[in-house]
Amino acid sequence: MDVRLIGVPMDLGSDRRGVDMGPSAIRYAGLATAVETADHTCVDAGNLPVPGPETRDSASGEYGDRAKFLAETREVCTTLSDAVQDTLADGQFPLVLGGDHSIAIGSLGGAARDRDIGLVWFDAHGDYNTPSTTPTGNVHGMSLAATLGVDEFVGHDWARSGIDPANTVLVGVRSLDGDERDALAASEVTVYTMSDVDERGVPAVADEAFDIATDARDGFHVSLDMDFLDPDEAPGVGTPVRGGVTYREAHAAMEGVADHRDDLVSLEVVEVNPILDDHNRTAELAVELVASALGKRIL
Ligand code: HAR
Ligand code: MN
Ligand code: MN
Ligand code: MN
Repeated sequence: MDVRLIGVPMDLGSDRRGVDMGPSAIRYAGLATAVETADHTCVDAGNLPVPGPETRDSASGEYGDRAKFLAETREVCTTLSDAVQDTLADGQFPLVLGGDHSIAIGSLGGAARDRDIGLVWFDAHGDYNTPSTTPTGNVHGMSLAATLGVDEFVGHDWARSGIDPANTVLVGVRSLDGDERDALAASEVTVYTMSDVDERGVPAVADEAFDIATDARDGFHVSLDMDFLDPDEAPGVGTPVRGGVTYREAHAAMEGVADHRDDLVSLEVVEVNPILDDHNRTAELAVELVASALGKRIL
């Protein structure tokens, strides 16, 4: 494949500054070389422009501080959506580097434009809050709900990807807010919690996830939030939650992605926060996991 890197130094969707440096840290950790080691070509399209929070009003959007920087998130995600669509139209593979998880709205806007795709979302969190249920107002905790177009996001056409919730799977979940939990339970999204991982193991759970997502006609997108991993492995994330997957389990999940890469439309890795990291360990791990997802094999 011809892989095109698209950096999105976005931190407007999360309270902690630092994820805006994620794309730089991931590149510094050797992403382009790792992609080539997995037998692909790699072109770096650089970073998309993202306004700094100091220059904008967090209550700019329709829901004020119940969805902070929503107007700016819309700007960035609209640009990203076009960049992903252009990449696919040019026959290249979009690899999107975050940035906080709000950027998934843009990645999916492009990947699902004129395509019926499924979605596998690896995350400690559900990211299924809405402006009325969010405890923080942070859009990175609402991006899955936004892309699926639920509740207050009905009518926000810039955010809705058209992805069918029946082809959408969350894997690794261990932190849900009360109303978010109820909304997810009532939805058609399939949720594999860490308890499911405990009982059945990553390979079985992940393979079921890929089967559900690849039921969509035109393939699937993978969204990898680095807090999917246990904070012992990935300390450089904004909202760590104990009890995540191990180093080997994360690789097994990404090797599962590679086993389905004929159907893989696009990939993103998000929430790397170099300020909280231990000598770029989390960014280096992100690079390794991308290489596994794109087919790098030990033997
Ligand atoms: N559920 C919390 C909220 O809505 C925390 C969510 C987000 N953290 C993330 N996204 N890193 O996965 O604010
Ligand atoms: Mn997330
Ligand atoms: Mn998360
Ligand atoms: Mn399968």
